[in-house]
Amino acid sequence: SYSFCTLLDWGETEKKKKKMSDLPPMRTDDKAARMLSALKNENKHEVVPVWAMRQAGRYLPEYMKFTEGTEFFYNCQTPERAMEITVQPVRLDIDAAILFSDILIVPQAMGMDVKMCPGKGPQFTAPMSVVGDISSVVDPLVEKFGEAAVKNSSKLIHDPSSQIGKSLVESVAYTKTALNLIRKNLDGKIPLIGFTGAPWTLMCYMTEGSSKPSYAGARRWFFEAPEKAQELLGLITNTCLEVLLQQIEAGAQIIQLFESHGGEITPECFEKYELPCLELIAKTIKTLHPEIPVILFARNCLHSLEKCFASSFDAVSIDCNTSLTTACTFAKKYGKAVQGNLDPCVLYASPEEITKVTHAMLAEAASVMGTTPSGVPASYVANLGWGMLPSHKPESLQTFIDAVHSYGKK
Ligand code: 1CP
Repeated sequence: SYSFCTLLDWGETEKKKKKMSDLPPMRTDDKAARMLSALKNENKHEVVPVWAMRQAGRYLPEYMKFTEGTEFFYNCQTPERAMEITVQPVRLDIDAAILFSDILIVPQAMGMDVKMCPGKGPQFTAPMSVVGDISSVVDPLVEKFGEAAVKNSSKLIHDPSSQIGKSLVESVAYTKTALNLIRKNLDGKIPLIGFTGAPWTLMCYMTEGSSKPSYAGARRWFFEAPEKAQELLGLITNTCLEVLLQQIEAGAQIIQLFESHGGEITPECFEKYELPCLELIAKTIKTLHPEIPVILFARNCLHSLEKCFASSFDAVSIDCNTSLTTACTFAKKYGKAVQGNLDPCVLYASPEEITKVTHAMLAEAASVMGTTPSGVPASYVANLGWGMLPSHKPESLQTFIDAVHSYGKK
């Protein structure tokens, strides 16, 4: 009694499986396995996994050379170039690669025009600068997809057949090609991370139009136009979710959400407006792809840290103003993993000092999380508390990575 529809779905699933199996399988050595082992609480790894936020970027001379005279988004949108930049830091012995792209491709998929201006950062041509007015984004979408589909897409449900997210992300399908190429280049030696921004952090840029010191212009939406804020966050959530599912289908093996402006929202607003968005994203990914770990970079989210750990994410990545012991205590309580949180400025110290501070951080993690059978901190991934800075030296990142890898070895 198979319906035609079931057979069609089955055919689609088989096609997808076949496409995935064209990608090189993960190797089985400790280096290839340690990130997933730590994030999934398996803790079979012998060496602490480590990578660095913004590990591909301006501190690398080869990035400067390769991107000279080119536009930032041109590099994101050209799969061969995105691949090349993504794998540049592999020479530093990192344990995961992260797709070279940006959180701002989600507003672009929603129809907004964003440019990256050297020295200034992102600049939106037409941000939603009137509080509560989302018509500049919504009207063109209604025109194209109809009122009902757009309304459905702002609800915190996942129903691709009645929502527009799946159609919107076709405009950023270049990331699929990039992810495929990167997986082939990495050849199963280390896993590949896909990402988007978290909805609130994206709302900050979409309403303010550029980097701002406090995002008060975005925050006031919750008090002046709460329903419109919710509608906008819903639309962003739907788009992020489809971007992430598209990335997973194309070969991303770990997902990270960047809540970079988590410090600019009150705990009350975070719980009421943002947490349900984050939860829908994490829960849907965990339901459709239980094997894919999902990490939340909860920058300056000490105000809501326990709620982050209690949510459906597998791991929370913390910044350097958040106590590692506090984060590890919550991680233990909820059976989650922790990532972080070396101050990027430690990388300006001498190699001896970088090693000393790194080893102290790992010892602190181990003291709360306990250790794997080989004696390294359990369910823990070493990282910086925020991204690499253009004035960092690659050798300093190398020292940090080597210090993480040498921890616990006699
Ligand atoms: O000229 C250049 O090369 C631009 C610098 C740059 C780079 C290298 C930008 C501009 N984005 C990126 C790449 C990038 N961005 C990655 C690639 C992979 C890697 O980490 O190696 C990732 C994951 C991001 C994510 C991103 N973009 C975030 C979240 C992480 C974070 O740093 O908090 C944010 C907030 C952005 C927005 C953004 N992109 C770029 C700038 C200058 C900004 C604004 C930052 C701000 O408002 O403070």
